[in-house]
Amino acid sequence: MKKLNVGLVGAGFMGKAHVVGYSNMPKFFWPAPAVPVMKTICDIVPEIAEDARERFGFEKCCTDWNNIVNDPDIDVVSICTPNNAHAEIAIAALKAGKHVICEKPIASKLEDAKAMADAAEEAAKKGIISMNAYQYRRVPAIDLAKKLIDEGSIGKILNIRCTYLQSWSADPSSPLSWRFQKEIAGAGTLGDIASHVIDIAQYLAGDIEEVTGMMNTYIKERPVQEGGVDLLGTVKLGADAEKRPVDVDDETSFLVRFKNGAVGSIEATRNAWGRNNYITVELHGTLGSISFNYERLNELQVCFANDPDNCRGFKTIYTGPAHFHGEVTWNIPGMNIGYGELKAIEMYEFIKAVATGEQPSTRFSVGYRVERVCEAMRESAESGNWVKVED
Ligand code: SOE
Repeated sequence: MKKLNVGLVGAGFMGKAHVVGYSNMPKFFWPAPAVPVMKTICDIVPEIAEDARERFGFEKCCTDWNNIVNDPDIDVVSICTPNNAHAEIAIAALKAGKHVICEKPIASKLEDAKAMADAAEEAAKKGIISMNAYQYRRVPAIDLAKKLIDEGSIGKILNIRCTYLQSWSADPSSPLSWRFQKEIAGAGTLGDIASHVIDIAQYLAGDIEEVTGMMNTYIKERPVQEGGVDLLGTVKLGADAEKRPVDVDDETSFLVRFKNGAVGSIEATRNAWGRNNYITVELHGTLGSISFNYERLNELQVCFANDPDNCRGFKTIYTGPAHFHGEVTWNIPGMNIGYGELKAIEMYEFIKAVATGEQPSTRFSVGYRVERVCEAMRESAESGNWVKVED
């Protein structure tokens, strides 16, 4: 069986998610397109790097990503760092002939996203793969929605309404991690979570053409946390802690118009008490409707106009062996998958792309388009106008 040596940069929450994906992928997808080998893990904090090496089963660890990019033994690179580091690492890795999977948003600045997409297209000429980790479009229920749409089962799409609501930053004593600093993150909810539903909306309904909306920051300063490690609201700091300003959005709300004439809305916040990973997508077409909620990710609700009047309504389809990748995960309906299996599905798509040389559906140019939608949203929030997405 072919093996691929993995170099992973950034040993935090997303680093763990990538390791879970790589390690479990061949357990589900067998024979695997290739087997990932945990070669080198990098984190700028030496103790975190060493701890992650031991915990995740890597052969080596380092504190400088150049060691990974310049290592001829490394085949694929996972980028799980804060957003402002993506471009430099990804471009260097692609130039060194490594296949790259990079966390979202693709970058913290539009010009970096463009440079990454250009570098990826250049590298693609030599068979190098790029991928952005927009994993939620790979939820089997979302893939089923895509199939139903493509088959025409709900007719012409009229409206798509998406939300991504979380609660982890609703408490003002949650510290000022890098996710609240524009210089590092580029944006708040817009890049961090709205980008996921922008990706899903474009996957299902096609390119967004123009947007109008607003962005709000509710908690204007937060307690400073030593080291700035992102703890996603699991730590609270006392009232006496030094505070510094938040310069990114807590909430984004937009109306969108698609190139194909459909309209819709996109809302995201990390300040919604009671909503945890509440990604919802509701589509209305001329022949039916589709509704999805990630907090019940094994379900898709569908309603068909052609059902008899006295039986028409939403019905729930439970995804399982009859659906995407269901035959290789748990093949009894109702056993269900979760975030860990989703990451394994994502790594299957990445490793399959590397093994076959065929770019995945979320290559860097797709992440760059999401970023251009975000840029139009930023401009609209400032001007109050409808803003066209750059083509
Ligand atoms: C924090 O909002 C976060 O970790 C995001 O950065 C991820 O993209 C999302 O999938 C889960 O929440």
